[in-house]
Amino acid sequence: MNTHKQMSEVVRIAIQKSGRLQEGSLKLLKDCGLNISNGKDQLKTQVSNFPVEVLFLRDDDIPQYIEDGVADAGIIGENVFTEKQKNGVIMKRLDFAKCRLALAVPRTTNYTGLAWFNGKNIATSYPNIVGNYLKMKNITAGIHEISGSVEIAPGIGLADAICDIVSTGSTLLSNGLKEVELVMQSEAVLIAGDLSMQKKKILEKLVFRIEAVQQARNNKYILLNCPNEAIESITQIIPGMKSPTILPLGKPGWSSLHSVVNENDFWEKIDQLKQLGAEGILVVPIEKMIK
Ligand code: PRT
Ligand code: ZN
Repeated sequence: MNTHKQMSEVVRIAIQKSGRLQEGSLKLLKDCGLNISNGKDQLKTQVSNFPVEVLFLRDDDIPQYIEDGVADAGIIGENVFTEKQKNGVIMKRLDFAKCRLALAVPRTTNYTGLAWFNGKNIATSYPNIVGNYLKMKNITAGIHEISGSVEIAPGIGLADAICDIVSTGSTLLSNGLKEVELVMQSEAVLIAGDLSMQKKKILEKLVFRIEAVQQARNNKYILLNCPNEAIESITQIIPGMKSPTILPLGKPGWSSLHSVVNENDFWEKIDQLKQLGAEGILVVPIEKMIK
């Protein structure tokens, strides 16, 4: 057995060279503790403290590179992964670059429902996704593939409607279009190709770290002072990971209570805590969280 070779296995992770996914991808890997020397003009960079090499590529090319085995894994939008129909699996949803792929029609259209699309022409950069969607819905429409500025297609008479990525909706609005059907939700995902056992293990280690980073991002550490009578009710509201830490205060009858609170229901819980007599509430970010 060639142990030396096994020791030196490195997982090549492709991320977007420039664009909307680049910053979030780099930040996530760095938050996972990977020491990446940031080289915007570089094609690839070695990570000094984890068996990973980062490749910087166009997002559209990443699925093909993974299928070919040039990259082992990659971070791309789920929309691109689904559209390219290459070999690979989603290892982890990454909770950033959230958007949706939607069908949109000119604002003045009297849109009556999906059947409206029968016999119409749809411009899109996502012909496979749109094709499958229409098939599933039993709609027969023409698909006109264009690679950019899809939103101008109806205005210049190239198509009756479009299917494109929407985030705030302002691009549709400023091009006189309205969103009528949701085709798919998307976010950045970590995908992987066929991997050796050792590479799989390395990637699983990274996924473990990603989960710790995600949990930390979704939670806050909370410290507060409360009268001892309120400890039980407060514990029910912010039970934390196992139970809160409770320390006596110098002032008799009072305690300091430390716990973890989820970002989503944070403000609601703060109101409840105040009503129960909590004072001096401090809320601080958590860097990593392992359950
Ligand atoms: O050069 P390269 O090929 O690498 O990059 P790219 O130009 O193909 O991709 P890029 O960087 O624009 O987007 C990369 C990924 O980000 C996409 O595949 C999506 O998964 C994700 N993402 C998230 C978005 C958006 N939000 C988004 N708003 N991608 C594009 N947009 C565009 C959309 O095309 C439309 O023109 O923004 C406009 C809509 O935005 P709103 O806010 O006006 O609705
Ligand atoms: Zn692209």
